[in-house]
Amino acid sequence: MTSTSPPDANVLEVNFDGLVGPTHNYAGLSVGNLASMGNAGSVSSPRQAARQGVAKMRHLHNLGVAQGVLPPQQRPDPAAIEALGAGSLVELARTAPGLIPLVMSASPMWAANAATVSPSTDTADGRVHLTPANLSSTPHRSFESVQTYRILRAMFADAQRFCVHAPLPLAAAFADEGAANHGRLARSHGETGLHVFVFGREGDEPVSVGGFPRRQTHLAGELISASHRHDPERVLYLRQSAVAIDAGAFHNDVVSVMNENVLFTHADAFDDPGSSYSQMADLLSALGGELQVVEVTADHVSLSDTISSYLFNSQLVTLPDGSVTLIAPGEVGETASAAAYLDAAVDDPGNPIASVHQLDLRESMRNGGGPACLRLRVALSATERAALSGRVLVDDGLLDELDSWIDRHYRDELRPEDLIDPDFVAETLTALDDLTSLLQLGDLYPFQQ
Ligand code: SUG
Repeated sequence: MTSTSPPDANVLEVNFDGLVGPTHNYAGLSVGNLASMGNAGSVSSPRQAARQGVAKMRHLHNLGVAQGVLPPQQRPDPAAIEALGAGSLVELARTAPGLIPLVMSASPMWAANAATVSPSTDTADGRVHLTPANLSSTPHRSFESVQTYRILRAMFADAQRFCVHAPLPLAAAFADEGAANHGRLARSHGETGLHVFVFGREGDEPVSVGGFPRRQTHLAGELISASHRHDPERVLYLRQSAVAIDAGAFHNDVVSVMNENVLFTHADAFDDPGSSYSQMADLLSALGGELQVVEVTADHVSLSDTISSYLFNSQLVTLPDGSVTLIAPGEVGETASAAAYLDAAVDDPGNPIASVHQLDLRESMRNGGGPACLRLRVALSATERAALSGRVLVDDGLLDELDSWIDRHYRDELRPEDLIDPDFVAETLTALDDLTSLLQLGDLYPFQQ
C-alpha cells in the first residue's frame, strides 16, 4: 500500500451552494426526473426559490459548517441561442419556440452537477482538481459546462493550488453528471480518501433500454479519475441499480449519500449492494478506516417514498462537535415511512445520524432538486480556502446582502410565457451585473465581455 497523508485538522468540507438564478421555472425538461416531469408548466417563484436557497446556506453557516456560494449562470444563454441557430431570443421564439426553456433554465442551481472534485489529499500533484460536468444527457443542461468552466476558473484561479479541467466532450460515451454520481469516503475530511464513481451504463451501452436514461457512464469516471491523478488503488466504479433509475433515481445522490466513513443508502441504490459495500469497506480499511453502512430497505421506506421524500438527497454533515446531522428536505416530514425511519434513527445509538434538520426547499424540490443537489462539496485546507478568489465563502454580511439582492431583483411569480418578456430578460441581466460586484469575481458573464 502506498503511504497516506497525515490528517490535516485545518481541512474543512465547504459546501458551495448554487445560488438560484432569476429564471427559475418549471419546464418539464428532465426525462426520468419525476418531479420535473410532473410540474411542467406550473407557475414558479424565483424569489422564494432563491430565498429558500439562501436560508439553507444560512442554516448550515449557523450550525458552524463551512459554506460557500456558486453564482448562477447568464440566462438567456447567448452561446446556447447561437448553437441553436438563432441570433437572439426573439428569433429563437420564432424559429423554435419549444426550445425557449432550454436557454432560460436556472438548472445550474443544482451545484452537485457542476463538477467532480478531488481534494488535494487525494491527487498526485497535491492540488485540488475540479472537472465541470458535461451534463450531456439532458439537452437543457448540456449548455451549462461552458459557463461552469468559466465560473470555476474564476473562483479557483490559483493554479498552484487548484486545477480546473475542461469538461469531457459532449457525447453519449462521455456522459458525466459530476458529484451527483461521485462520492468520497475517508476516515475524516482531512485524510486521504477513496473515490467512488457510480455509473448507469458503459460508454458503449445504449442510454436507456426501455426505461429512463442512464445519465452517467463508467468511461467518464475513468477519464476524470486519471486526469485528477488519483491513486488507482483508491478508486471504485460501481453500477447504479437499473431498478432505482427506472423508479426515478436519475442520479445516485437521490438514493445514497456518503460522509467521511458513513454510507447512508437505500438497499436498492447499487446494482450489487453486497459486493459494493464490501469493496468500499476493503478500500477504506486500507486507509485505516471502518466503513459504516446505514442501509434502509424497501420494507421500511419504499423506493417510491424514497423518491417523493428525497430522504437520501439529504446532506450528511459532520458538525464542529463531531456529531453527524442530516440536512433533509421538509418533504421527509410529510412522508410517513421516511419520518418514522428518521425518528427511529435519531433514537438509535448505533445509527450515526444524531439529529435531523428539515428545511423548506419546496421550489427546488418541485424540479427534483433536494438539499444534496444544491451543493458542491469541496474539502479545502485553510491555505486553500484563503486562496479562493472573490467573496464566495459566506458570512452573515454576505447572506444578508444576497437576501436583499434577491428582493431587489427577483420576481415573485414566473409563468412560462414570461420567459420571452423583454423586460424580464433585462431584469435578469441587471441582477447578474449587480451580483458580480457583490461577489467580487470580476466580469464573469458573457454580456460583460
Ligand atoms: O438534472 N432538474 C434537474 C435536477 C437536478 C438534481 N440534482 C441532483 N440530483 N444532484 C435535473 O434533472 C428540471 C428543469 C425543468 O424541468 O425545468 C431539472 O433540470
